[in-house]
Amino acid sequence: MTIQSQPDAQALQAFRSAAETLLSGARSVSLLADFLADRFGVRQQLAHWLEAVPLPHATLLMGKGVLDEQRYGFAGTYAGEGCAAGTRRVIEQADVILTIGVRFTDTITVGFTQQIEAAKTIDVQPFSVTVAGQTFDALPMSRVIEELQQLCQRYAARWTLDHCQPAPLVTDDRPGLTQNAFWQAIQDFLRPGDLIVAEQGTAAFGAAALRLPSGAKLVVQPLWGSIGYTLPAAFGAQTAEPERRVILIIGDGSAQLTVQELSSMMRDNLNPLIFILNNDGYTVERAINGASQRYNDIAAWNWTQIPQALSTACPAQSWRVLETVQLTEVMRLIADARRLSLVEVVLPRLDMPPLLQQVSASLHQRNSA
Ligand SMILES: Cc1ncc(C[n+]2csc(CCOP(=O)(O)OP(=O)(O)O)c2C)c(N)n1
Ligand SMILES: [Mg+2]
Repeated sequence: MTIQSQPDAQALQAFRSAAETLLSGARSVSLLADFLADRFGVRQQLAHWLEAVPLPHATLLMGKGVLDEQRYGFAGTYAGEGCAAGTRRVIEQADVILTIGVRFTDTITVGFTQQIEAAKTIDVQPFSVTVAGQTFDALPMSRVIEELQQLCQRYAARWTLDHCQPAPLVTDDRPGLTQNAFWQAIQDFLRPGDLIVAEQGTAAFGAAALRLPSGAKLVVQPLWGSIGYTLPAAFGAQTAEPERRVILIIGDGSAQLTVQELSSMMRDNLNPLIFILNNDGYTVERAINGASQRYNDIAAWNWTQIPQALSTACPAQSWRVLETVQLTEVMRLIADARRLSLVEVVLPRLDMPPLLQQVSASLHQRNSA
């Protein structure tokens, strides 16, 4: 999809010269992209740009997958204070920062801790661009990107490429199946082109640390965070793209809100791979407030029996795993499954992926201030 509209010639000229002033004087330039770049159809354009001009680049969690995470220069998922020091450095400390379709939102910036100085930023939005604080309207995103790519090609020889590898996943030596072990197994399980849908909860925060294979896409919704969204979203995604491998990762609390859509998926003979993170309730809420309060508890379900209750001719297969070796063995079995596969992953109640630990610490600090 490309959004077409006529650019204002004068605004275009004024923007070009403002951008040129900034870029021609820079010694380093970084690029940060987010979900609006995907929604406004400039994904391919960004890929060509980064091929022509190597720049250190990152996305926010909501835009994860809009850039090829296997490309040289990919620095990880940017989250302000919540991301690796190297990711922060290459994005924030460049002389000029190009932000493309970015919306800084509360949780995924660990409470707006991003340090993106307006004076050195070129901020490209769907229908306008702001260069060092000066806004130029009526300029569509794809047209602005065309100009920026040309300017970058002209001046890139002057820039140094401050490179950093994305931080590896955190490992731990605790026994049993932990969040860290689960995400490492998911990382190893992913393939190019996968469509991963991760629910608001430990799922989305854990997905932030993945390094996606080329062509993989991640669907998350931390901006509005309406839990239960991802189960029917996975149904919609696979209806739209039946040949793509759809992997849904959803918390037990969220799944209880919209679980009946499993029945529609089975009716349509869809084959999503569904991981239900059973950590005995609302862990992401426990992280914020009332770790042991009853309002964060949910009723315990026999997850592996749910598909049978929701389909008279149940085509699904289900497993419950409590150990990492069981999880990896089940992953091997379902990697190319042609029917709905549901894996209940039993995890510790208060176990959280690293980004959620940071968000939680930051919220506690503010709530007690
Ligand atoms: C519709 C809706 N109801 C309630 C909430 C508040 N809320 C946000 S996350 C969450 C708990 C999610 O729990 P779960 O899906 O089990 O995830 P995890 O335990 O992995 O964090 C709740 C209740 C919300 N965001 N949206
Ligand atoms: Mg849960």
